[in-house]
Amino acid sequence: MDKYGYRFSFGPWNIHEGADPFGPPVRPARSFDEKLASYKTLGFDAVQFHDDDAVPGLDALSPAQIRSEARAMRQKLENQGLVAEFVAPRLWEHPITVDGAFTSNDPQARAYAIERTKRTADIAEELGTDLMVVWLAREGSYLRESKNVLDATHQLLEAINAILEYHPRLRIAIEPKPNEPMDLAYIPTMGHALALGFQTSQPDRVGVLMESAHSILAGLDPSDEIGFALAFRKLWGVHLNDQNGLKFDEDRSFASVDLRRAFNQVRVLDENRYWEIGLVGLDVKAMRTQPFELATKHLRNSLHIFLQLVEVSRTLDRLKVQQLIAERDYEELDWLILNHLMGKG
Ligand code: GLO
Ligand code: MG
Repeated sequence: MDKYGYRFSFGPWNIHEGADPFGPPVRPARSFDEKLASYKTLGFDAVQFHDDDAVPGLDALSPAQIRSEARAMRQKLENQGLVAEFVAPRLWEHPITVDGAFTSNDPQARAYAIERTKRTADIAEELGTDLMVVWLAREGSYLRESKNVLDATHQLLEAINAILEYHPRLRIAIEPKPNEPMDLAYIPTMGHALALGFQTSQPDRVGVLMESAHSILAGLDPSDEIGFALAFRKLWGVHLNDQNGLKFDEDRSFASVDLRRAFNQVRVLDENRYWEIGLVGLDVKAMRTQPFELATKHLRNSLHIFLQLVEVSRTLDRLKVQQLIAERDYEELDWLILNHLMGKG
């Protein structure tokens, strides 16, 4: 924990080999244990998991075996002084989910997705976290006419209800994203995710996770997406990162593209005492050009910029801001913010 009370997390996929759709890995893989060993050194306290990060090959294991492997993983975490922040079902890689998981046109795929997510809930319980993050990767379409959006919406609701019923204490945070890997996703924004959650059988147990790049790809401002969820006490996680325009999901280091946009995310989080609500999660990738031994600097950069922006937010002259708002002198307010961001007053 830092001096402000924030705790930080990332997922092991944030240390990766640099493959992209046009080229192979450019860095050797680090083993899971090596990755785990770097958390504390980099200033992180918690690990975000996909179900198969915690229990590799879980589709071939029995529920009892899955639980026992998850318990072993928890021990590993404890040995490093780490905790699990959340577990997410990885529903987008199995051959059966090629056309979607909960919203596939194939009933067998839908059944698989729900069963797999129940195993994810088991893993979360064994790892000692009550939070599941659901990124609806393939719940959308490549071709609009190939699926029925009303059916898909009800299928998503039924799936979430089934998980809520299966596990009585689990909280589910939906992570919206407008596209990629699908052309168009069914739950593209915070508004969609919240609406879905409020419509479930147990709305108190469904919230959201906001990822900066996903909001930007939806043409929205991440700090407003954060604020909208906070207004309903539904922001249970964040994936801070950055994104340069409307292109593939870049997962750039936090604040590396637009410092002011990052400042506003930190400001809204900090003004609303987010450190008491959740962890500061990152979802960032090192650039493909980064050599192996230097490929964790994106994590260091993101964490430290976050902390520096907390300081920038707390030292903002709030009285002056209020005065300028009252005078409706927004040009002067703009000037004040820009200068403050540049370290000049
Ligand atoms: C991809 C998502 C992905 C999720 C992760 C946890 O665009 O951001 O990284 O956050 O799989 O569910
Ligand atoms: Mg994410």
